[in-house]
Amino acid sequence: MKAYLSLGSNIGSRHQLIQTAVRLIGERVGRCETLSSLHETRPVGFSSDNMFLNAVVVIETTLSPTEVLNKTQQIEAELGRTHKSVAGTYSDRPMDIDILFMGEMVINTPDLQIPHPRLHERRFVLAPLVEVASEVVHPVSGLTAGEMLSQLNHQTTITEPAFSQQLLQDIRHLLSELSSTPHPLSEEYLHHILRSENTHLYVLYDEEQQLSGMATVCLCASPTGVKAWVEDVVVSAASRGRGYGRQLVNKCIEAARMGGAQKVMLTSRPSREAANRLYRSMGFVPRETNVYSFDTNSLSE
Ligand code: PH2
Ligand code: MG
Ligand code: MG
Repeated sequence: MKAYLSLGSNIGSRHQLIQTAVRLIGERVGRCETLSSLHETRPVGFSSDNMFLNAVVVIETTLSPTEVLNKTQQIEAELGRTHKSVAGTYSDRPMDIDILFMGEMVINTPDLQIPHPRLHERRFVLAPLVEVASEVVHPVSGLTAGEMLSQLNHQTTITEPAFSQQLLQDIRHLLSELSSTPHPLSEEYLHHILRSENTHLYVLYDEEQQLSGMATVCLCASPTGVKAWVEDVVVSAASRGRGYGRQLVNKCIEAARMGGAQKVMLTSRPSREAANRLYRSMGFVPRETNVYSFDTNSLSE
C-alpha cells in the first residue's frame, strides 16, 4: 500500500536529519518511491526562531498503520526527539514524522488519525505533497492535494488597511524586494496615501495573517471620463504562484468599477513575463498607444 509521510525538522543539521530519516524509513517501513524537495518554512502554531525544513516522502509498505506509527516514532526518538507534542502544544524538534495518508484508509483513534487531521490547513505539508502527488485524493473530503492547496491559497484577506507601524514595516519590507526601490516609504507619505480619496491601497494577508502582497488603484476623473490606474502590484517572493496577484488586481478592478471607471490601465515591463501573462489572462489587452513619462526633476529653475 502507498503511504504518504510528512517530515519536519527545525533544530540540528536539518538536511542531514531528513536524509537519515528517509534512509531509515526505507529500511524499516517501506521502499521510498518519491521524495519532495525540502521546503524551508517558518514555525506554525508556536513561536521559535528556528525555521523548519519540511518534506513529503511516498513509500510502498506492507506494514499496518500502527506498525508504521511505531517505526516512525522509533526513528524520531533515535534522531533525538525528546518531547511529544501534547494537545497541540508544539516545540522545536530535530525530527517529526507524520502519517498523511495510507492508501484509502480512514482511522480515527486517540493515538492515530489518518488522514492527518490538519492536512488541509497546513501549507508546509500540502506544498511538498502537491510536488510529489498532486492527484492523491483525500478519502473523506474527496479533494485532491492540489485542490486542498488551491483552497488554502484562497484563504486570504484583502483590505484597505488603517495606518499602523506594523503596516509601514511590512510595506517597506515588500518594497525592498523590488529591484528598483526609488526611495524609502516614509510614515508621512503612507499616511498621505491612506488619506487620499481617489487612491485605494489594498494589502493581502495569507492564511497565517502574513502580509504577502499589495496593489494600489488610483481613480482619475478627467473630462473624458473616469479612468483607473493600477500601480505597484507586488507579491512577496515567498508567496509567488498562489494566485495572489490575480486576487489583488481583481480587487482593484472592483474598486475601479465602483468608482465609475470605464477603463482600468496598467503598465508592465515586458521582461516580467509571468505578470504579463497574468494580465492578459485576466482580459487586459495591450493598448496601441505610446506611453511617455517626464521626469519633473529635469526642470531647472
Ligand atoms: N510541525 C508542527 C507545528 N508547526 N511548522 C512548520 N513550519 N513545520 C512543521 O513541520 C511544523 C510546524 C507540528 O508537528
Ligand atoms: Mg507534525
Ligand atoms: Mg508528529
